[in-house]
Amino acid sequence: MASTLYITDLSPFGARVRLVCKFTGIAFDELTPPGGAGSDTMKQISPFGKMPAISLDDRVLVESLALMEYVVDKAGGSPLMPQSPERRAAIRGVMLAHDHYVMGAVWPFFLQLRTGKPDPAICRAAMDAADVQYGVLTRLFDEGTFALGGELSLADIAMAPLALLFTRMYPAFGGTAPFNVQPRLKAWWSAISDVPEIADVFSRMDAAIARVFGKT
Ligand SMILES: N[C@@H](CCC(=O)N[C@@H](CS)C(=O)NCC(=O)O)C(=O)O
Repeated sequence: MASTLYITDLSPFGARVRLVCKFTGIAFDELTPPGGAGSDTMKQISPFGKMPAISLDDRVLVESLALMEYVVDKAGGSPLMPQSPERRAAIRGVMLAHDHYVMGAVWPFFLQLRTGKPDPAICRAAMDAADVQYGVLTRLFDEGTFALGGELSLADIAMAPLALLFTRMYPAFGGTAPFNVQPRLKAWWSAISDVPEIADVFSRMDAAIARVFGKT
């Protein structure tokens, strides 16, 4: 079955899928969304036009959190998503809470970036709101370095690329990313940054951030 992953190096949501592929050894043909993410052409491939998306012969698969689990399933399982129902539910809970509450809070910042002339006050307010939600999210974390204890999981991989983007972008708007401030997030950031697969995907994202936004 043909399968194509629509992705760019800049996309933090795409980086989630790329990371799970790296850890599991699953590979897809990769393409940049034709006409760009959100274009009418991309909407012919995937209704909302967003990346990442995986196009199969008979359907398109969307939403990075679902795609991460799809890649794990294709690999026949992975320690990133252990078998215990409680741990699986805990991992999914952190991933979904991150996207609902942290991403929900920071969304106005992304919308401002899209305008090409971001309003610094709106950006700062979104960053402050996201910092609060990050603080709440860490209350779901276990003791230990990674989000859910000593083992890397899909929860860490879901959070990592967004954390990288924020760490690079916050200073451009006079902010300091919470990963440099809040102790639990600082410990988490240091642990995930040392994982070679994550460091490798981060360097691809960093090169893309520098290309698109210049030196942040
Ligand atoms: N909830 C989606 C978000 C994906 C998303 O927003 N992707 C961005 C690129 S990083 C995109 O395609 N933007 C184009 C648009 O919103 O039109 C996911 O997790 O896959």
